[in-house]
Amino acid sequence: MKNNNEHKSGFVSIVGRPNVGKSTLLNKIVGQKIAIMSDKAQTTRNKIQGIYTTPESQIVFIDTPGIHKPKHRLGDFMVSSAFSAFREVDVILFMVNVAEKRGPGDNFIMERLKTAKSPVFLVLNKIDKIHPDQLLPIIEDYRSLVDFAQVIPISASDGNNVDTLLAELQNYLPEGPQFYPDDQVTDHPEYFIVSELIREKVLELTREEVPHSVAVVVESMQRNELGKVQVHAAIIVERSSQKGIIIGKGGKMLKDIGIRARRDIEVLLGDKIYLDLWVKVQKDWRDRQSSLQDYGYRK
Ligand code: GDP
Ligand code: MG
Ligand code: K
Repeated sequence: MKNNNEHKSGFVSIVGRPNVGKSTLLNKIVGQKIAIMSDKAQTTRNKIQGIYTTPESQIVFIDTPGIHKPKHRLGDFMVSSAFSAFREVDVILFMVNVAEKRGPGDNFIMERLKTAKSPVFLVLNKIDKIHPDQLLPIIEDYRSLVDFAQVIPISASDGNNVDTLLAELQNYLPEGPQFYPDDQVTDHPEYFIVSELIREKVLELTREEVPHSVAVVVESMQRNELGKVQVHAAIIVERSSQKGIIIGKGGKMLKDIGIRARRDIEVLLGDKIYLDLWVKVQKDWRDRQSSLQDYGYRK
């Protein structure tokens, strides 16, 4: 038990050149494999990669725009969204592989880190691959280039010292609420954008018959065996009369919503999709939604 500390929460990004072990660390922390969409569906902006929740704190791991090279054109969509609030991270983890020499990739990232406003931890990964005596000179080398807030050697695959890293991260987090439910370990901005596109079609086609409070929740997005991204989404209304309007005669309205939404989503993701829509009546949805929206809750 902690004394009477306030709950802490914040955002952390992991940067480092390919193969240093970033995904391995995330999977270790989150405790399960995180399903990742195709590269095509990755955004240039803040993408949530994993969420670590304890009774005392919640750490949201996100991608840092500007450090990785931009990959996609979804960008504009995000500017006005809640994601802009995620831009400033509380801590940056700079991960290196101690079993390899510092290279141009490391140097490129370190140049950017010099101007970062957030504290930077040096995470020396793969310590299982070297003799302990080799560690100190490596640390000194990196430290001569950037002023790190913390230096933490780990083995992401063994899990060695990962608890120290998490404890140290917690020390750097501000007081704050739990942003996401306990059982949520990941999220993608794509979920939000896709839900907004579907909602737009609902409003377009039903005109004023269905109120703006209609919500769309993307329940899953997964690539199927045929290579299509399979999207399951629920359209949520508060009354069954509204459900009838959205489904339409013989299901025609829902079909039209689906056709239009699919067209836009395919353009947006640059990918073939299969869209499965259903309509759900949920009375208290609006209250729940407004309280969660403030924290960027998506799913
Ligand atoms: P990323 O590109 O930075 O996300 O790196 P990955 O997490 O994909 O890891 C690249 C490779 O390094 C994989 O084969 C991992 O199994 C391996 N790896 C990651 N962490 C460790 C570690 O602590 N020790 C060792 N020996 N291998 C590791
Ligand atoms: Mg990776
Ligand atoms: K990665």
